Amino acid sequence: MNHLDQPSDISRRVFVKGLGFVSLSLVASAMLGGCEQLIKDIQNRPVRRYLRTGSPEVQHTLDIYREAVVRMKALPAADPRSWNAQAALHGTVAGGFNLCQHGTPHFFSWHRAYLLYFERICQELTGEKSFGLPYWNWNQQPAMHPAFLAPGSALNHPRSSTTVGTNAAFGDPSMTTILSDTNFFTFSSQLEGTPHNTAHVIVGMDMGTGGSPLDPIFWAHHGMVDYCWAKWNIELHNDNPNDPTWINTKWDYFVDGSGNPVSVIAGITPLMPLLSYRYESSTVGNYATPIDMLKLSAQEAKTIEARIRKGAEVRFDIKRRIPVASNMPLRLDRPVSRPTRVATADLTALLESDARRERVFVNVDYAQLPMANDFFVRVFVNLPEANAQTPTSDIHYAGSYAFFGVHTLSGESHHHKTDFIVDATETLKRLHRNGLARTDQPLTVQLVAVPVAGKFRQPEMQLLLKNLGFIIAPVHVRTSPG
Ligand SMILES: [Cu+2]
Repeated sequence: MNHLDQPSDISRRVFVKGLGFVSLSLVASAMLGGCEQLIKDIQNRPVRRYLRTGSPEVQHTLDIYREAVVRMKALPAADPRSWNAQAALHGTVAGGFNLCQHGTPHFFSWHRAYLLYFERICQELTGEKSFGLPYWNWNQQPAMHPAFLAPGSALNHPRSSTTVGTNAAFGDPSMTTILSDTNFFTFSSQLEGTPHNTAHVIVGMDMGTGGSPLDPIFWAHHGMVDYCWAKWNIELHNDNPNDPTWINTKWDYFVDGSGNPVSVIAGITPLMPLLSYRYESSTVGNYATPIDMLKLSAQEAKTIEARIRKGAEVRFDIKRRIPVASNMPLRLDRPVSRPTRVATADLTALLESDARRERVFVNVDYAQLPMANDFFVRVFVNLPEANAQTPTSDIHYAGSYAFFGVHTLSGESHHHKTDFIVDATETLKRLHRNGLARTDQPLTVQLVAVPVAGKFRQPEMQLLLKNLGFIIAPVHVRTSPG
């Protein structure tokens, strides 16, 4: 099924018109006779299952996955489908990142393409054409599925932790806030910086590095990231950018199940969960399953496809930027507390903004990745005494983020995520309601680094904070209802 492999000279015009041939409207028309094989492929596309115990389907999927890993590891190193070659597309343990997209608007799209072709390789090598990568929903199941822990199994791998535990990044408040962000750019940035990066550093060892795909859990972790995007886009009716630059971004280095190079444009990736695989839905935060993706009628699928193909003019507009600190050296083990020196009008704008119309983010930007990343950072508002013991249930807690990858002396091969946003809208409202944030007093922001494993490997490590501030951003109103 190669209908997603577009010719490399594709233009936006071709994209808009050219995708017509994979239209799901074919699903309906084919029932009256049409492009039978393609339609069959779409209807029977692989199911990506929600990892849980007690399901024979999940167990079967895991058996195939394990076999695929064994076979990929047995391929010669020169084969682009080999386990190490696939991981090296992303990066290496010692050398950092290679081709993967982090901290860019292609975090979702690049990893979606990466997973799809990896899945195709698994299908081809095992002969199981209906195999779909299972996903680890850490919001519902903090511990990895036991299949990834079985001694001697190809799915096992050295790790610092096999559960995300009770870390707030994966909890319902965090995931609900992130999934309720209707703007593609801020949704992507938060999902990446918070649960995505935090799982990488908690699982640790290879998973904390550019070589993370060497750990078989990587693919199930990114399956969840991909499911969150699909859920946000398909189930929750939010839109991706229709900007030609985003759509026409192209990657030529993925290979299909036979090892032949394919060319993928970012603009096709939103259609992949409708055409190339489908998710078994599951709950994330307060979002249960508004649509059962496995039971879409042809008509429903057609409507969804039309909306997704249309996308929206998504921009990240900053209405107001309120700087708090800049160019400040930090010591990892010392919490930082900074007061804002802002005009009353700015404070009023922050505290009394209409949450339906705008969001307030704390924006933290560092000069570079840290030398070690065995920690995450909690953000508090108006709690100068906040420290690593302050619970995330505290009324002043806003959110957290983590660094994926470390600063390598060999230099950085490409852009890494060193800037983070945490949605502080609800925290500010709550504090204001409770008299804990007032327009006649300066607001303070705290950054508290918390080690993932009890203590820091390098407590004296210095970090250079480039900028810390608040951003007020208008809520993007979607242009395509339904
Ligand atoms: Cu990742």
